[in-house]
Amino acid sequence: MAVPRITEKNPEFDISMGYQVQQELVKIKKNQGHEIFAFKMGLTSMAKMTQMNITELIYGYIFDYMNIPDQGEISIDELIHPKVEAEIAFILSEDLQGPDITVDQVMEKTEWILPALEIIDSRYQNFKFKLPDVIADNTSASRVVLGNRKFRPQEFKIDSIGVTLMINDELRANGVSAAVLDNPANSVAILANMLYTNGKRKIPKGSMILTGGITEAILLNKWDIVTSKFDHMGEISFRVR
Ligand code: 0L1
Ligand code: MG
Repeated sequence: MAVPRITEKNPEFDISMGYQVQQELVKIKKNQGHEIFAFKMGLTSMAKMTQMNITELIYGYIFDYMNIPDQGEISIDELIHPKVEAEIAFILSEDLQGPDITVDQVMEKTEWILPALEIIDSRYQNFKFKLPDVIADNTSASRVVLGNRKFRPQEFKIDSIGVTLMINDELRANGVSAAVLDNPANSVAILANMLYTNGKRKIPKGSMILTGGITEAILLNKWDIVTSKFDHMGEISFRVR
C-alpha cells in the first residue's frame, strides 16, 4: 500500500536522516537473512531528474531476493506501481575508495560491465517524494534483471551504448549511455566519493554497481513483456504477471 511521504508531516526530515533510515533498513534486511547484491545510483540522468523534479544524486542497495533471471517474471501483486529503466552495471576487480576517485580509476578497477533492467517501485503515493523520503525508501530499489553476458569495459566505448526499451513490441524509451553523467563510469566514481563522505566507506572488490537509468522509467502493467536491446551487449527481457 502506498503511503504519504515522510516530509509531508515532518518537514525537518533531511538527507542525513534519510540515509540513517536507509542504514536501518539494510540492518533489518540482513537480520531477515538477505544479502546486499549490488549498490545502485539513482537520479543520474537528465531524463530521470526532469521526470522526478529532483537534481541530486542518491545511492541505495539492491538485495539478493530482488534479482530476477533474464526471461524471468516479476509479480505485480508483490509491488505497488513498478517502473522499468535500462542501465549499465559495473563489477569491480578491486576496492574503490574515495575521495577524488576519477573515471580513469573506475575504468582501471572495473572487471566487467553488463546490461541491466532496474525495476523501481516507490512506497510513496503517486511516486511523489522529496530527496530525504526517497533515500529512506532505499531509492525505490525493487527488482533487477541482468543480461546473461558480461563484457570487458575496454571492449567498446562505454559512453556511447545505445539502448531501446520495448514494452509489448512498442518502443517506449531509448537513449545512449552518455545520458548517465556523460559516462556511467562517472556514476561509479561519484558513488565511491559519496560513500567516503558518508563515513569513510569504500566499494569493496567484487561489488556490482547499477549506474542509473539511461532513459526515463516506464510504468509497468500486468502481462507486459519488456525487452531491452543494448548495442554490443545483447538483449534482456522479462514478463510481468
Ligand atoms: O534508480 C533510480 O534512479 C530511482 C531513484 C529514485 C527515484 C524514483 O523512484 O524514480
Ligand atoms: Mg535506477
